[in-house]
Amino acid sequence: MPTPDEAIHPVATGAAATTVALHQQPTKDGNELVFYSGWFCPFVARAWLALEEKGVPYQYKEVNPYKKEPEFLAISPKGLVPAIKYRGKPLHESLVICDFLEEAYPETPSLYPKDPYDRAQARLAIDVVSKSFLPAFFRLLQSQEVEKQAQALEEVYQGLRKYSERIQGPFYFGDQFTLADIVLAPWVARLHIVEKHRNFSASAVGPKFEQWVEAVKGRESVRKILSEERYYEEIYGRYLRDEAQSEAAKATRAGRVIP
Ligand SMILES: N[C@@H](CCC(=O)N[C@@H](CS)C(=O)NCC(=O)O)C(=O)O
Repeated sequence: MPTPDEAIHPVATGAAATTVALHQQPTKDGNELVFYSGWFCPFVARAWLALEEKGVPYQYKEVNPYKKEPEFLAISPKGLVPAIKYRGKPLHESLVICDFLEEAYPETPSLYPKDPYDRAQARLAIDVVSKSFLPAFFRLLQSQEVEKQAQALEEVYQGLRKYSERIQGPFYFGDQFTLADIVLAPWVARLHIVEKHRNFSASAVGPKFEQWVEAVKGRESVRKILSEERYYEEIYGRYLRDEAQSEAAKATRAGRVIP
């Protein structure tokens, strides 16, 4: 039986549609790279931002990951986007893909700061986003009782405040846009959902975070991969009513770690 999540607008719209149109052809440089994407997915957005920031040639393929089609399961074992095929070899997981791109294309702009200590700090920032912010964000979306929403909101703030401690401004490491930014940037375009429905306020996190949000919104790569607002709302409605059947939604409901 199809899950409600399968009902997604089938293609990217707005600025993202223009970006997709520029990446329809197979790459020609011998480093075949196919990007299996879902225009709506924040985890996809991380890998997409990495590709755009590095200027790596890629061929864009839209996948509906909720259909779990056998051809896609052969590329991504849990049937999750993003995934890539590099010279015919499959790879999945947004952060693994970003790190792979960093190493496979060393001649392109780096996604990490130069200093080893800063690189370690970037990894700690990524850890805070993965372990503190994200699980709380899903709980905030899916919680139906007011007290649980208030608790999740506090946890979202805690995660974002921890993340903000080391923001140099405008980006995490000053002028350089790194993986420390990319890992959280996709949720900037989704904060208005929790602002509207769950009392979230960026100012409650603090001024450094607010300035970072504005800088991220203005980043060209971020603007290039955004679809039209109304198509996201349909998807997030299912989370807000706790009807979503995605792997992340099911894990959140069951109190498990999100896959
Ligand atoms: N940990 C994964 C999460 C990817 C993920 O959850 N992708 C969602 C779309 S945003 C998906 O493919 N969902 C399909 C499903 O849940 O069945 C990553 O970072 O790549």
